[in-house]
Amino acid sequence: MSVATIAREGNIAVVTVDNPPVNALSQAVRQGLVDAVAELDNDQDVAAVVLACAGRTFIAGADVSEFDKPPQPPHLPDVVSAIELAAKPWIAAIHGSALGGGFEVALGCRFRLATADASVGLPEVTLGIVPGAGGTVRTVRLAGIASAVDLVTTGKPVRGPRALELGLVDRIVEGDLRTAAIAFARDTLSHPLPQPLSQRPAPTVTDTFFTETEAAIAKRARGEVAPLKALACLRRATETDFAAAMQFERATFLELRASEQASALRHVFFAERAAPRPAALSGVQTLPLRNAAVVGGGTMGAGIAAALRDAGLPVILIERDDAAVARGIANLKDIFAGAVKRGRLTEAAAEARLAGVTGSTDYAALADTDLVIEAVFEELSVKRQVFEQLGRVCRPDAVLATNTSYLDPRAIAEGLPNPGRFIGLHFFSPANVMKLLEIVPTPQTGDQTQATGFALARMLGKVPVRAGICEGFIGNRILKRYRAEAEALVRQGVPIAAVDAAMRAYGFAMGPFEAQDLGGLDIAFLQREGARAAGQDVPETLGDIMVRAGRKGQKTGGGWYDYQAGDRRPLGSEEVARLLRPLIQPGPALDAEAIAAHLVGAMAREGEAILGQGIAEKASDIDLVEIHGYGFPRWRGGPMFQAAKSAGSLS
Ligand code: 3H9
Repeated sequence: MSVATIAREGNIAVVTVDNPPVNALSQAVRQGLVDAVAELDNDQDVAAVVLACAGRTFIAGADVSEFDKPPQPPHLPDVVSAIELAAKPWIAAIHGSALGGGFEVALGCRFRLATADASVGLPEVTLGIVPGAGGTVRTVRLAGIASAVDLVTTGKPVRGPRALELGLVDRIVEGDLRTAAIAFARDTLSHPLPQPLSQRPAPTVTDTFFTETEAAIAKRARGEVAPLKALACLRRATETDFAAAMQFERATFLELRASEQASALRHVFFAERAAPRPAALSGVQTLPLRNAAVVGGGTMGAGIAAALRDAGLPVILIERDDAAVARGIANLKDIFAGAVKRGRLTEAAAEARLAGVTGSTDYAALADTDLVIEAVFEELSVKRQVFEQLGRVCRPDAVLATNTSYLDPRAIAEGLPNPGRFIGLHFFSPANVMKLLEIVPTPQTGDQTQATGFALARMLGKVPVRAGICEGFIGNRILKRYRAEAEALVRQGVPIAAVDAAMRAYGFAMGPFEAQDLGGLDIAFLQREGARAAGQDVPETLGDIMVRAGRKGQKTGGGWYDYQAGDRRPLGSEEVARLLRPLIQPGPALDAEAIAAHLVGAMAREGEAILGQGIAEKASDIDLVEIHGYGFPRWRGGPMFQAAKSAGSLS
């Protein structure tokens, strides 16, 4: 079956691309489009052409799975050029997403129509590349430099109405898109046509604009190459003629396509798409998720409740007394107020979110709840009491989840009637922001319950990863190893600040010691103390020494570093140097790269052990955990990707 078919409605031709699932621009689609241009150019009865797509979306971009192979003709720039210079005007009819190469094809069309819920964008930088078929060169000509910089260097798509405001589309269509596009095409025939974008002048832009923008992008890119290269393409697009700018963009695209960063980002792209639908659960029916409840309104519980509300679920928040309910609701209010302040929510939307939360101290309110997530104090007896009550009041088919980080979910579920509906759902703080969700089934958890956990993740826009039961599951277990190795480096005489600087240079927002100062050293300390009290052999860590000296992090004015009141900048600490001096046995000097390689290598070795024990199913799941829960730079692909690359098992 052809991937690009032609239908005729009087003197208007409709070319329909049909290449499921997302109409990616495979070689066959590119060829189909070029052939359609040739056929319709030669058809005397056709006056204009509508380009539409079958299925859930317009063309979502180049076919990313082809990026590891040599480009095959016809090349996309030539396809876009053929459409743009066709004898008949082409009109793009956009529903779903017109992204990357898909938007570039639309830019080759003389007009772009879109439904209100459609989005358009150039997300190439998220794949470590730049647009490769005129996206930078034509967008500056269509919408000016500021919009082009936003679109191309962030990779964030914009929705229909905003795209109209920015001039990226010509009209938002209500009702049937195909019918409206055909009517629009007929109408254009009675007006002079706008010039093709390749023939329009590029805006004049000052040097200062580019220098300032470059500095801002370099700061947020933290080593990621593509956004700066994208800016360089935009600059070239304003400084040379169309053909030279196209050549520069294409050369940059091809160079980046073969880069390590692009290969890492493709790995993440496919890992993220595989994660929400594990093969083992394919075909398993999910349970209904019409409403939810959270037990515990602290930071974690309120964050989870906010995430559930953001997904549109009505939420009941259970606390032990009225004062705690009020505190929980106040926490939620703060979260939504913060979203209003950052421009993410309107006042009215924030009010509606809050109105959808019912606070209660009475578990009986949960009699008809589909999903309950427990987020109370990390203490086995407290959690067991919660589940004892839930077991009594909830429907037997309600999914009951614990958000424990360290406790054994099997112990929490002990004695629960119908334990097949019990599961661990490990959120990361702030739970309404962080994308990672570790899904932790017990041996008794049913498939339907697991599938419902994954469905919940999809509903909340989270990246779900199945984790087996061990201390810290996947993420916190690797974190523990990472911190221990960082301490080992300090014991060998590597300065604390050098470790942090190395990990920042690697692409983390913060190094391991700075991060502990921010979060507090005491939680992990109390855990170690708990384990010691229970008779486990837990050797003394440097962190223990800090906490015993009253240095719990920023909240106590000092941890691994000193802090001045009201200032979060870490300062080297005499006291820390004095406390640690007796423990330091100088080893070989390590530069920043060697430090980062050592620590990332340690993470990967822990990851290997985790895989070996079946705690994680795939190496790419571990990479997702690190990227979405622990700030591992996405463009490095994750520790397992790095290890495979070093071992030469990746090209
Ligand atoms: C580009 O265009 C470069 C050009 O400038 C230059 C060229 C010269 N390729 O996300 P979903 C698969 S760069 C191949 O779950 P949704 C995906 O793996 C590209 N496959 O759907 C999954 O497969 P499976 C710029 C792709 O409805 C299935 O489709 N474009 C591609 O939640 C469904 O995906 C982008 O970066 C692709 N481009 O969301 C857009 N895209 O079923 C990337 C998807 O086997 N795509 N697949 O697991 C998206 O953002 C989303 O897919 C979209 C739909 C929003 C379109």
